[in-house]
Amino acid sequence: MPPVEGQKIAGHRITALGGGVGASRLLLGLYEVSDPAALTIIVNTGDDIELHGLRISPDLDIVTYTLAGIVDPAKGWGIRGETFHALKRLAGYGRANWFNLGDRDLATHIHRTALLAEGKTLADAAELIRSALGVKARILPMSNDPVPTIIESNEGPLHFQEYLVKRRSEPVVKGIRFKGVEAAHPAPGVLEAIRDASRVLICPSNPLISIGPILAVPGVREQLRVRKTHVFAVCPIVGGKSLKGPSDKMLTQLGHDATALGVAKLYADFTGTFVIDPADQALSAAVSTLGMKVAVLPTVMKTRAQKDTLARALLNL
Ligand code: FO1
Repeated sequence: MPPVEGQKIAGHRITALGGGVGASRLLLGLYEVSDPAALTIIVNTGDDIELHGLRISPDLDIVTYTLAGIVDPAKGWGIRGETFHALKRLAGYGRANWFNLGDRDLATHIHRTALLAEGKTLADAAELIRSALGVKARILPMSNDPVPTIIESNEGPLHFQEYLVKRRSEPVVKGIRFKGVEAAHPAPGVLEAIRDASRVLICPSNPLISIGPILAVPGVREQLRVRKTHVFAVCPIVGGKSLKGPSDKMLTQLGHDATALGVAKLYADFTGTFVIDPADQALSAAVSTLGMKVAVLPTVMKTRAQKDTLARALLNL
């Protein structure tokens, strides 16, 4: 019997893979409707960047702040009610200010950087930050090794944040690489979390630069393939448009279809069930021919109720 509205869904061990803002909407729903202590989130760290001598991990912070209930709800990143006095002073010293680091957010980056300098790993830092902020789910970086996402563009190679934030996704994308990924190791617990989960969820994040880096860490894609029947992927493209960010533009520029079918092709080797929005129902048959089951569920999550409804539906599939 499906549980009644408001009741937690018990009995699942969920492992979710995701990036930042798009993933966080679904993660908040999962956190609400299931046991947060049975939820493990494997987060992209390809977006990580060093600025002003600080190690910044945007996707880890977005996920952590969202589940802690302190994220800026309008932007989906940073901290609610943030001020930017330190950044203005840094700009006064002639430092770059294109990446908007708020005063409270800076405390996280100072803390993380200090922990790393004291010999802790990125995973140790993520664990200490999430527990200090009262988040009950386990949040793992995909790797403790730096694997920066580099966008090969018509303007030359750009760090992903330079492409996205400084250049507002305007350069034409010619290729994507994850620098150093061949020698990177999954963070402790990543492969085990995929192996031991009753359900693995691929969040509706950018398949190329949010999910792509996680899949590129040696061993991750192979472990997902082993668990294929338990892997559910939520499509981040609805009606040919990204739910968030430049996924559609990037897919097109790299020669993929910017449709649910285009994303399904990228995930077919390790996904058992591909979740599409009712707007893309007409693509169901084509997705099935790739060897996946198709589930049609409303995937557009603007309100809290929509996030919880999708999370519940995914766990009840
Ligand atoms: N996104 C922006 O569009 N502009 C910013 O200035 C910016 C600053 C920023 C600071 C901390 C942080 O954790 C995230 C921040 N983001 C900003 C979001 C981030 O660039 C991306 O949304 C993610 O990396 C993609 O998941």
